[in-house]
Amino acid sequence: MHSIARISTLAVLTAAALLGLSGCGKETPPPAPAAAPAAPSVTVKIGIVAPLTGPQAHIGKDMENAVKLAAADANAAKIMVDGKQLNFEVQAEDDQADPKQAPVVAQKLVDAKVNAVVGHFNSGTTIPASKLYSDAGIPQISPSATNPKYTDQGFKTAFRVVANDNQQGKVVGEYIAKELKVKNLAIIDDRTAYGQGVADVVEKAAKAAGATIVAREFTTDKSTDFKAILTKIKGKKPEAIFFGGIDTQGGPMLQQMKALGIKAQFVGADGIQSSELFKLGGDAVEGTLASFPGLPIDKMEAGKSFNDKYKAKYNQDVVLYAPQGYDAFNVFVDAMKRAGSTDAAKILEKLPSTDYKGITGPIKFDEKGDIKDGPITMFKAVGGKWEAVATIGGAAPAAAPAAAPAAAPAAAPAAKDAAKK
Ligand code: ABU
Repeated sequence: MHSIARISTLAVLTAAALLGLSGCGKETPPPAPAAAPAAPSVTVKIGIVAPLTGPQAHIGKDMENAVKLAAADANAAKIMVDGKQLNFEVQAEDDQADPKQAPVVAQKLVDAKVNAVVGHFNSGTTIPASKLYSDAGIPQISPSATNPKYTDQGFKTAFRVVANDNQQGKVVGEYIAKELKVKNLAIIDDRTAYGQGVADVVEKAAKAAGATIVAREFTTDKSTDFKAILTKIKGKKPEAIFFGGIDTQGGPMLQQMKALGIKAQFVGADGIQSSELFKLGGDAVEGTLASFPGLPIDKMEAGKSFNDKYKAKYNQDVVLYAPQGYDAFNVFVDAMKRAGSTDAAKILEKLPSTDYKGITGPIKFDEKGDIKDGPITMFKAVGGKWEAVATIGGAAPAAAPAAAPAAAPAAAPAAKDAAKK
């Protein structure tokens, strides 16, 4: 009886358990699967340095905006490197376009242990800052600094994604002498590393192509009154005036030329080829010529869609170097992916073998860190806008694949890695 009672109790308990599991006959949903553990992440700090205050702030903010847009896009893409999701943080610093302030803010980025730096905007700030990044082993890509000295110093950390002023100045000098057939040229520069440097190259190229330099004057990147030098130049009757400097001087200079009745063709380089020049110079800008070391935005690989995206976010068109700032950031991301690491030293190992299709076009570097085959475009101001009139140089367009397979990322040839210096 005792064992029969035990068997009965067991049967009751088993039945009760079965009933319990089936909810007394009612269906209950299966338990929700446990949430997948979040991928481990790593914070990647990217510095961006440009003039964020002062007269050139419109150009610096344009670059800062682009880098922040690139970081937001990269974070949205949930990029994985070495099993970790990259979480990009941007540290923006203001060098005020001042060569003395540049090393101060560069040191801040070194102390913050940034993984890489986009910047600076000006050649005059990029060059002194590059020594600090080099000493700290931090990779630097300037979207805009065009003075050749930046990459002539032999720093393996220094790169740029635009052609330099040996190329830009030669194109402009030859354009003035050969295309415009100018015999008498006056030159003004702003005594910055960029302005004076590009003016020197323009002078040399224009002379070599047959022009005579009838006046060489200079101002500063803080000046607003150019009437004295323009009056001197007027007396020399030049057919054209080249200005090596930034739009903040170019705009008022054009207005003062008009007020003085100077009819000479005004020519500048990338420092004035901004959307802002039309605001700064008003209708005196009409007919101005300016070069830019890159393609017109509507001819860039993804220039139009970039400008649309930029405008949607910032409620304005690109001012000057935003596309190059966006690409500079993504060249670093590309190097991190190929390196399988976010370490500055590992990024540096991969930068020389960059073969990246940016929104501005193909980006590869030569042994100094300059872009290979960077084009130069000449623009004319027509009806309040820049119109491209000629593009010189640039990489040949890639041949279309015969069977049009899905685009595969170009493999980086191992032999090119760490080829820089
Ligand atoms: N490249 C024109 C403006 C920036 C600079 O090189 O100073």
